[in-house]
Amino acid sequence: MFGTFFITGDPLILGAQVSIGLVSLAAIFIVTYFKKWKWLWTEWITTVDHKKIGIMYILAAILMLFRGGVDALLIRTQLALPHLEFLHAGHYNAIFTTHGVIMILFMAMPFMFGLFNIAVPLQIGARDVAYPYLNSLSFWLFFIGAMLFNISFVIGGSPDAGWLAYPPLSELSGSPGIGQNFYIWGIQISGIGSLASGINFVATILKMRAPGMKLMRMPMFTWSVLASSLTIMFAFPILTVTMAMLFLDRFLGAHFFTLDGGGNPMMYVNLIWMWGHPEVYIVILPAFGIFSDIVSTFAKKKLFGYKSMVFALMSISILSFFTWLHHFFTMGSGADVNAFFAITTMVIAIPTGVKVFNWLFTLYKGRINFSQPMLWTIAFIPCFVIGGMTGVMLAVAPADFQFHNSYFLIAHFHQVLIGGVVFGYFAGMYYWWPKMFGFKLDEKIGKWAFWFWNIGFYVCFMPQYALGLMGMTRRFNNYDTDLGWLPLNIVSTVGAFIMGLGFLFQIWQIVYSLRNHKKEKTGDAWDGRSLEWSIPSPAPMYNFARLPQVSSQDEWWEEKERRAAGVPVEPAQPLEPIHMPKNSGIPFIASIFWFIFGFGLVWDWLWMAIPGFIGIVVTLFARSFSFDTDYYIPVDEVRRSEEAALKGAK
Ligand code: HEM
Ligand SMILES: [Cu+2]
Repeated sequence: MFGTFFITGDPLILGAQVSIGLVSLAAIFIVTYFKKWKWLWTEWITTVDHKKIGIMYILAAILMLFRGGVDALLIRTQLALPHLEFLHAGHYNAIFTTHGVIMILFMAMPFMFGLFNIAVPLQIGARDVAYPYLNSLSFWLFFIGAMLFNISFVIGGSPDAGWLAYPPLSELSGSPGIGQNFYIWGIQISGIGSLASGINFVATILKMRAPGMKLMRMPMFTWSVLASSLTIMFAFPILTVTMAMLFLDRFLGAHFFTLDGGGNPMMYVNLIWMWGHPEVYIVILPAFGIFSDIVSTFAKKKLFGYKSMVFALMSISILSFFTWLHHFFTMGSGADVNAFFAITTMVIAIPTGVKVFNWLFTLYKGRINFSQPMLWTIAFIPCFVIGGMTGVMLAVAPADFQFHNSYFLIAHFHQVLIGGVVFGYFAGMYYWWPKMFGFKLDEKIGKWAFWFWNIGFYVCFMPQYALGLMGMTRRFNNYDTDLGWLPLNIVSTVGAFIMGLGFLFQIWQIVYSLRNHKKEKTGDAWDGRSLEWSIPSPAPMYNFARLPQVSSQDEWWEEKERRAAGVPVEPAQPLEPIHMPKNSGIPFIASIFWFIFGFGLVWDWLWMAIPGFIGIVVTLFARSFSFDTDYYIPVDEVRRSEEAALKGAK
């Protein structure tokens, strides 16, 4: 039973095993030495505070960006030269699979939820999300799912059937090892967390807005979160069902997706992309929201075309459900079907174009301040436009027969994912960092990181468009010298390492800024426009001592204008005790049981899965029957903390 448990014999993996062991020991030692266990438990693990949950999400995302990035560099190293003996074929398959899954599901998704958590309640003038307990459960399910997926590297073996695990390759016949089981359960568990987060943010935005904040007064980021969360609500159940069906195929010998017994692998491909295409919009829509908020803040102008922006966000979210087949035009479903999906895909370019023009018009004649959030936004616009245009090229169904599964596609989707999603989330991180921690990240080191990422990006991915047209296909670890692909591949690999430098500079920037920074005392680091900038940084745990009264778009900006014009301010309402949710250890404990359950099923160990399942049910009951879940912060305490913040601001 334990014969295949630990992966042995590969120096790369042995190194990983040793370093994971050492890092874990070091972490335990440090926490024990500084007596931080209690702090870790009460302040972080059991927290239901959206601001802390947001920080934990972003920390996890940066960790996963590192893992996914190392995978990317390994891939690019193997491809630098023809016939390199660095990663043999099986290992290469595993690495591009884990790279894709980790980047999308365990890097982009948590980064996104982190920013949702940090900004949305503050932007709408709320004290927390609608369901703080569920929010904590979502985080821990994501985290445990990600860890279950990640340990496959050192225990049992990594999945290697591509990031979307098409059958028959992902069936028991194609992948008899257990890597595919890790894939199913890692995604399944974290996916339940994501679905719950989507529901949570829809409820939060619809029900928790401060008095007077009508829908059409919401900041654009909040709108984009609503669009993205609604998309999650309708898309993630498809993923859950698809993974469950694949599991039944592998575990019970069902044959949903096997040709023998009347199943059909193409059904899987359709289902997974019915989730997969909306998924790419789930991660890009919030980036659009971030750029909108940043553009208006840093140009010191009202966002151009607010209504058209809302319309564009919402229509993209709906259209995203009707384009999935463009991922397999080559399936052979015929000209009519292909034409339908080609047109729906191209139609998405229209609202997207609307947005780009809105950003440009907002910037036009603005007094632009080129701090870090704005820099990343400026870099995003041309990058995303080119990436979008190559996307329209791919949408031309007959032409896609040439582009399909070539490096042209790889270049296209990295251009929108890195230039759009990653740059967008970086912009958001730099923008809200002062709100999270009370100081800005160092500008100078940040500029180095910015230029390395940007130059590296073009050096890495532009050659790949050409390589794709020259016939280089994806998911190959080897090519012949006489194909003429050598020079461009070397260039591309150099570019990847330049981006790696960018990442290192960001880590240095964070470490440096933690030690050397000026406290940002006003709470309004960028002369902002929305409500999160009206309260101290970092926000007090109850966010708003008094719930704000909203009377316009850009409420905080308008209020500053009113103050400057000497409009008399209304006398403040008296403080009232603030109703808050209590911390809970149950989400963390429940997630541990999910891990036991998932790990048991991965190995076909029912003796482990069944107790895990019982544990999950018991924690559900434990929560249902715990009634001591909230408390009030007394007025005195609120007053003291407000006065301290005011003193800090002077
Ligand atoms: C940081 C720089 C990055 C580099 C250098 C890089 C490089 C690569 C390469 C060379 C491949 C193709 C492997 C092959 O087909 O043989 C690949 C695949 C992929 N990448 Fe990246 N990547 C990067 C970042 C990202 C990011 C940020 C995302 C998503 C947010 C992402 C998502 C994917 C996906 C989904 C695949 C497809 C995997 C598959 O074929 O199953 N990558 N990457
Ligand atoms: Cu798509």
